[in-house]
Amino acid sequence: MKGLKYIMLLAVLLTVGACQRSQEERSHILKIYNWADYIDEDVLAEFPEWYKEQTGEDIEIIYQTFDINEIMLTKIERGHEDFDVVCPSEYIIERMMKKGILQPINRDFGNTPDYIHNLAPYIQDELNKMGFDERKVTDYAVAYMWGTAGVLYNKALATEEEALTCSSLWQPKFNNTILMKDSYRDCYGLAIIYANSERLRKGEVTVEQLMNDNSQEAIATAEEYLKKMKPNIAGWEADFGKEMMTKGKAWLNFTWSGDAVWAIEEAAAVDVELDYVVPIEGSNVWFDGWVIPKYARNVKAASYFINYMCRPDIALRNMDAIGYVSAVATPEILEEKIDTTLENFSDLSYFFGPEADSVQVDPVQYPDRTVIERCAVIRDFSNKEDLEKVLEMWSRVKGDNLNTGIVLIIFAVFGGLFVWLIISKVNKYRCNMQRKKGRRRKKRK
Ligand code: N2P
Repeated sequence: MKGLKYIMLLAVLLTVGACQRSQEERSHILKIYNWADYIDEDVLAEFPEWYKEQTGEDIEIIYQTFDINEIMLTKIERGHEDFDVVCPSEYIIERMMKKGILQPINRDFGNTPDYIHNLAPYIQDELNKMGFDERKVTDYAVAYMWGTAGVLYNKALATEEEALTCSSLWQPKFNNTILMKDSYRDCYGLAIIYANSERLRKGEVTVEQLMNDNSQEAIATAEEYLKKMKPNIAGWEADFGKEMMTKGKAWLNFTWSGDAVWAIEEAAAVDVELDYVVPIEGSNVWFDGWVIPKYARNVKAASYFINYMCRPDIALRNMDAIGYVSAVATPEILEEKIDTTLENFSDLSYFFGPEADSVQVDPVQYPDRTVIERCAVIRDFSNKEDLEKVLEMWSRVKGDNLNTGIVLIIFAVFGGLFVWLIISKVNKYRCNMQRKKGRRRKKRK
């Protein structure tokens, strides 16, 4: 009996030891979950060295990517995945806060400067507008990149005037030539804005009200308009649209500004001319930010990583690598982004401060104040039931790609194959039987 007790005690001690060891190991691992193509790989690779310099501690990075906000959220909210730092979009940050699955970000970095102060006040204010109780969103999320949703177009196949109005996306001229971002919130907003463009023009309703309306009526309208657009849709893309556009395989792509910047540059190298505009009727301005889920197991390294991302030189390198625009707004970034060969001057005072009210900066990356004024921020749909109704609508829109004719053809082909298989099996069986009978007869003779 005593022996058994010792064995049990030893087993407990070994298990506790293993757990402690794995916790100790885990404190040297940082698990990051980010959008695909959303960081400079060298910046990522250099983090362990910087972290060691700042804290004296070793760290190893485990890095995974996603393409769709909701897929990321499903992994995080179950708590099966203990990512330390994740990069959702604003409406998902709002939902994560509502669900209580985020923890506040500790900004005590010892002797290391707090680079989070470099974020544009404009973005901080926009994030804090999502506050719904005494918690401030900026205590839980640090903005990373931001931009607009708009139309990337091939200049040889569509004019700027066409790209500038979302009504074009429904025109028969663009039959089977449009790539749509596989993001229900962006597409929902677009459809509802187009459906109400007359009311918008008359000032009866705002872009913000429309994009965030999840009434039964609004959902039905979005469904009707998205279905009407389907003959024009050549594909729903999570991340491949920019490449298809570069190769001239689609005419228009409803996408995010950063993907557009990447595509415009790549296309120019192969003599394809692309451009990007935000529809005149309005669209959405979005923000992605770093958050620390409540299941994180290396909160210290996570907060240092977030701080590192806000260092202006790091922000610039990330921007150059991916085409998107950092939420960091320091004078050196503005200086770096000024391009005196550009014809247009933009008012970027809302982002860089009053001295940037007329600057020559790429308008796709940094939209002029007038563009921002016709955009609004997407909010999380208020409750679970309403969200489910929107998601059901979305899967009906995406799922009925196969019309009844095609379904009938598929059934006919598979049905035919099945009947043919049965008939040939029966024939084979008959032949075998006849052969056997023949052999028996021969033997008897
Ligand atoms: C980059 C994805 C950017 C996300 N591949 C924009 N919200």
